[in-house]
Amino acid sequence: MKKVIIIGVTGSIGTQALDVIRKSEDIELVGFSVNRNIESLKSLIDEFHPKYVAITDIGGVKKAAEIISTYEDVIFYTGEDALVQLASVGGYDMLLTSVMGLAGLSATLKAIENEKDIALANKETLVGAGKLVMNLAREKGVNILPVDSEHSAIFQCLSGYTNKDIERIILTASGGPFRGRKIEELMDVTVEQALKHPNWTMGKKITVDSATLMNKGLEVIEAKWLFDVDPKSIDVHVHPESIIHSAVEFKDNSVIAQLGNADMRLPIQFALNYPKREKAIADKLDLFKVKSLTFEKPDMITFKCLRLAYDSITDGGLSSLILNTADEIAVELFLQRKISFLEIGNLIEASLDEFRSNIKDPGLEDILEKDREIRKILKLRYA
Ligand code: MN3
Repeated sequence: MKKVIIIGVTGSIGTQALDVIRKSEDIELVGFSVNRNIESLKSLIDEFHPKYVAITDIGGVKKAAEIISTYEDVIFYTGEDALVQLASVGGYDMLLTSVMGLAGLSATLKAIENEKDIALANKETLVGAGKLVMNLAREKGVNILPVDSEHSAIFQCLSGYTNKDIERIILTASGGPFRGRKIEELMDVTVEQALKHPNWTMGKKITVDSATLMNKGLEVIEAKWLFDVDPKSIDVHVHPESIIHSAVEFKDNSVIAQLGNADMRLPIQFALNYPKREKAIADKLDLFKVKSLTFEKPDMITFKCLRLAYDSITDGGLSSLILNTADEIAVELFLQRKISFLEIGNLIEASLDEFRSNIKDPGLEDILEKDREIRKILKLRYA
């Protein structure tokens, strides 16, 4: 049995991971975390019988008081340090991190320190702390298994090869709901329009990120750290059908791609079972139905977020973190209808300048401190 802990179990990835675990005979869920969403806590405990449960939100802890006192054989961790405490327990093999933002970073580092494999569904971990996380993972001999569909695809294409064999990574993007539009046509797009993703059902933040192409920008940064490649050899291809989840071009110009239906349970299942492959949960791919696959170059002038993401890698240090934190706040402001769609990119561009830092090799504290600083200043400004 592979013993798994999930942090962020009630989110979109967490919920689908539970589906994968329900259908698996080889995976046991030994612990999980929830934030303030405790409505399903009781039924989750009854179904999966975890040894450990972490509740991070103080309001959530209060609401869960009765549950906490009822389940005597479950160890509960509560409050700010709950995730790190959960990641520090013994008796598990893999941590699936699907919490939002930087909230899971300390816990992820703790799990790596304790030589646990990581199934990574949280982009901020590598975007904000790529060097720190990958260096520690290498030192500890820990597998970082990507859950993002594109990175899972690249990981699968690279099986048997090393990054020395890579000529180029072809990172595919659906293009989002505004594919093909120019700046003039994006001036007054609404929150509702931005939330209509053509192919994937995901959380609100990532859906808006798909509309601005920032999601792809964050994925370029993630790919750079995961596969240790130069960002110049990561080539984004807009592929509206979302059938090729990404591809690797090797130095002999042979290209290997991974294909499948747009179903996140597939990369989740792959990561949780790695190195084994399990019986399918996702539907079969029917290429006769798909018929054709098309590709376009991304428009980095209209969708400046993608360009800013590339630039942030070249800048190094804390730049990708600044990009990411500013994006989180900008998307929130857009969802609250306080800024327009195009202002998301502008705010991020201005933030890269405003919050620029000279720190070359940021440690955990530098990262968390910079994130706090940006949030504090921007939140005050737009309050
Ligand atoms: Mn993706």
